[in-house]
Amino acid sequence: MIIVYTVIVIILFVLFYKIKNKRAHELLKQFPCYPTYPLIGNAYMLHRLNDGLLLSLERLLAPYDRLLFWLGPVPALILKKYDDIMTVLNQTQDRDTMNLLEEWIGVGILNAKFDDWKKSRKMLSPAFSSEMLVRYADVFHEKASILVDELKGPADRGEIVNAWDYVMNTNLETVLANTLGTSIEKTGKDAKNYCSVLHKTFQNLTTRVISPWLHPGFIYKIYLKLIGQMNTIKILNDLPEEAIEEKLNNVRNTKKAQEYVDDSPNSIIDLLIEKSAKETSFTKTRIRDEAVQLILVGSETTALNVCFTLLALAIHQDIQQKVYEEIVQVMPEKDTLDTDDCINQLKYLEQCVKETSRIYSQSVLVIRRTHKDCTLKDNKIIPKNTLVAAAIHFSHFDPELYKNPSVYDPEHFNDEAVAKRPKGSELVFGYGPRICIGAKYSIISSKMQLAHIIRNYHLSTNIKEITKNDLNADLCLRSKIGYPIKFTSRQKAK
Ligand code: HEM
Ligand SMILES: *[C@@H]1O[C@H](CO)[C@@H](O)[C@H](O)[C@H]1NC(C)=O
Ligand SMILES: CC(=O)N[C@H]1CO[C@H](CO)[C@@H](O)[C@@H]1O
Repeated sequence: MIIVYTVIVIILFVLFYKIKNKRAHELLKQFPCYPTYPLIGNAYMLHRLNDGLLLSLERLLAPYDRLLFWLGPVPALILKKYDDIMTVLNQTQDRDTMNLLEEWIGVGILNAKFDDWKKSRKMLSPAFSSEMLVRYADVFHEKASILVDELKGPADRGEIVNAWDYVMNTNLETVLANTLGTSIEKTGKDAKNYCSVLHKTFQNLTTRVISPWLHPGFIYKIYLKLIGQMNTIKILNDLPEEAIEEKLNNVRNTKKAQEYVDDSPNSIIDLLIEKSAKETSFTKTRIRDEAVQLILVGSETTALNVCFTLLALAIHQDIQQKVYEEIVQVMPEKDTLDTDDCINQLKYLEQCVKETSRIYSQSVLVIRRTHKDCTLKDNKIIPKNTLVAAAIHFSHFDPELYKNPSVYDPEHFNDEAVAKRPKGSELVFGYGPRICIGAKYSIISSKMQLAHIIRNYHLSTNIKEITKNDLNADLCLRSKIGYPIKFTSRQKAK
């Protein structure tokens, strides 16, 4: 009897689901889709191939500008063409209503539902004002100088090292200083360990996004316990929590919290704590989650940009020479790079940074959920409530936008080339209301690190080129072979 009832319930459930989504599914039939099984869908195609997500996606997407996947019963539309992507990103604000990231990083600007996200964005915008950027730039400067000192060892020994081992640390320290006003050293924690926690977080998040059976929250919690990742999450949260606690204690000791006004906030949590006195829904946990999310997206992305740029310049000696000459002109003395100079000058270096982001996109897909119907330029409709994955990485190789798109060439970003493209079609930082809040921050930070390194060292490498097979993608694109660089002191070379 029980079996019969169960079967009837399942059938009714499936029928109900089909009827409820009939219109949406009809509309989605307009988009190409590989063969798919009921209930299972076809997203397993992304797992089956040994190549990793990037190459599988590239192969599956090759014949199509738009491609529909079924994550079990959930449809997800992948878009590759820049104009489709711009249309959708402009009109949809929900990054992901399923909140797949909540177990790891709580609720904050990256994953909050619409109204809540608006609050985050409003609270955090002042933290990325040009005035604050100038303050962060002092930190960029300081940490970049430390990085130059740390590279002296391998340079003296003439070793080839993996640049990541040095650069990631710098970017973690930079983002911690600017977000929390603290440093790993001060907290007595292990920097390598924290970097690896950030790394694990990215990997595990990706696995969940493409594994529909891990979407239900209770299953995922059990799974996390089984694979022993609860501790990783705790480490991720503890550091910002302690920093916030310490700050709040200081506030309590000095003034009543409601009257707290920080005259010269030096870190993002300073700003958030001050503002949360008025915005009571912004609890301590919320501030912690915002901080965790900034640390997560702010450290590895910029570190990857710097590492890939170093590698590209080590491979392309002619480009490196041009960058070097520009840097010498702007900072004739080895250690005096003015923040304003860094922000406003070094144009060619900035073109390199942007070109790196184009070819080695730190963000491969931008995922959203449509909150209303969305009409594309040929009048096809993406129905309300569809998951859309904007394949911004693949849009960067559109020959309509870039001449010789597979070649690393900073001239793709000279003034003339930029003026020829539709405004905003370089989708490195996304587009629309949820465009990356840290775009300027990241470019300045990258430039500062690169300017200091290249002013002091000549770069070379033992690899001839970075091929597609050398790349791997989770939420970010990475090099499987590391970033092998030989740093040679410029002084010695003279
Ligand atoms: C090379 C470096 C970076 C790249 C390529 C990058 C790229 C992106 C992309 C593609 C998005 C999604 C945009 C969209 O949905 O339309 C995004 C969002 C975001 N990024 Fe970045 N990012 C970088 C660095 C940073 C840094 C350094 C920070 C902070 C310190 C940051 C903070 C954020 C935040 C908070 C969001 C969510 C914004 C929102 O939902 O309103 N990013 N980023
Ligand atoms: C994005 O939206 C703005 C304002 O709603 C509009 O002016 C702009 O043309 C839109 N861009 C695209 C590419 O749809
Ligand atoms: C599902 C998944 O990606 N799990 C990974 C989480 O991170 C740990 C540490 O890197 C990996 O061992 C797991 O495979």
